[in-house]
Amino acid sequence: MASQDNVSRSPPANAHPMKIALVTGITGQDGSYLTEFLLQKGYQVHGLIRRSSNFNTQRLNHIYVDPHNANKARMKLHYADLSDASSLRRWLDVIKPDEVYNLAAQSHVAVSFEIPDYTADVVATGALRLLEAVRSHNIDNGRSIKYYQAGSSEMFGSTPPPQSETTPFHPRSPYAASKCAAHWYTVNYREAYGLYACNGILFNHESPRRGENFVTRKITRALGRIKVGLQTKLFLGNIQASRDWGFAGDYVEAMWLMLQQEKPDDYVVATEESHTVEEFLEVSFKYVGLNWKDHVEIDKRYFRPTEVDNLKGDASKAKEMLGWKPKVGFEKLVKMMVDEDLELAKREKVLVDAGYMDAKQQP
Ligand code: NDP
Ligand code: GDR
Repeated sequence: MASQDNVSRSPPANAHPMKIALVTGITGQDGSYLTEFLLQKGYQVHGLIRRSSNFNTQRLNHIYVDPHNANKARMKLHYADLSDASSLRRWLDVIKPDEVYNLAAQSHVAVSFEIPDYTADVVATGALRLLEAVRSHNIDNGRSIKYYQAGSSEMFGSTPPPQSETTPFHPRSPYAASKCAAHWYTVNYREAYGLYACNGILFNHESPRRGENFVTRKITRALGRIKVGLQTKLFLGNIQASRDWGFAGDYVEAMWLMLQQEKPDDYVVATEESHTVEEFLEVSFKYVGLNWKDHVEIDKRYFRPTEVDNLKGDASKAKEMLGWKPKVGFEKLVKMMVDEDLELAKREKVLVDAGYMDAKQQP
């Protein structure tokens, strides 16, 4: 699916020149929602994808248009990696984007304890490589690309809520410490070189496209399968942790808004409501008429060496300066995810019953 096409800025027949965005992490949850959002705004969207032994574009397949149909294809994919500085600079020179959204990351907190060195290389140094590529591209070409950095509420770590832009960081994982480094690299490139660079400090945001090993999706995926009889148990770690969970589709709009302001700045994006994992279990299981206590077992392997107990954002700056507010609340988010995963489980059940799939296997 990735191409090496040259890039044309020509608009369809009528309008002014199309804006061009470059998105790293386009195959992830946020990358897919941001791409839909930008296409709908009339952008041409270029995504950097990394080489994998399996195709990793499932979240984008519904938007993809064959590049041989070039007039219609406004999303294009190219191979690159945040660990390869040369690939980043090359694609900036070819694509000449107006806006760069750096969403790529080894984004799993627990996994970052297992692969800390790799996590730092991609999350921290990867952001630095991209900032440096943008800075040097701007100078060499007399351009002024705007840059968005995907920051995280994990940076606040053990600092108690409510957390805002002025709350001190106290990271509790290699992932969170790496995001802090990326945050400060971004601030430094803004101050040192006058780059239009923004940090979005986003609290947890979920959707039916959430990776299946993050706790919300792990719950709704298992719940769907329990409901249709494909499994009975769900193993979880610390269910007392509390998170400010929003809907990913709402949060990508805030990313875009940050790059449309007169001056670059940093913003917290959150719902300002916090719920424990246990509350997520309560609401989701009750919605399909089940009791979570009949199915959930606590497994020590899912506990982290250091935990982030309580996150709850104060998004008043984003509300006031960007005019942003979330549209989807906690209960609606839970139900949206359960509905989708119940449908997915029903389709799996058909395959299992027909002998095309093992119940233990997931598509
Ligand atoms: P995902 O894990 O769903 O997506 C991560 C993306 O990064 C994928 O496209 C992945 O590619 C890509 N990627 C991973 N490693 C590399 C690499 N070495 N080079 C290039 N690309 C790479 O994350 P989300 O969409 O949920 O999050 C987007 C960003 O926002 C991340 O930076 C995350 O840390 C941050 N964030 C997320 C929050 C959330 O609640 N979702 C909250 C706050 C911050 P592949 O598909 O091949 O794995
Ligand atoms: P988080 O999300 O660490 O907040 O990072 P995750 O869904 O992984 O964990 C949330 C909380 O649930 C607890 N938990 C479990 N978590 C997982 N994954 N699996 C379990 O079985 C389980 N049981 C309990 C965790 O301990 C934690 O307290 C997400 C990622 O998207 C980051 O990239 C992003 O920066 C932050 O959100 C904001």
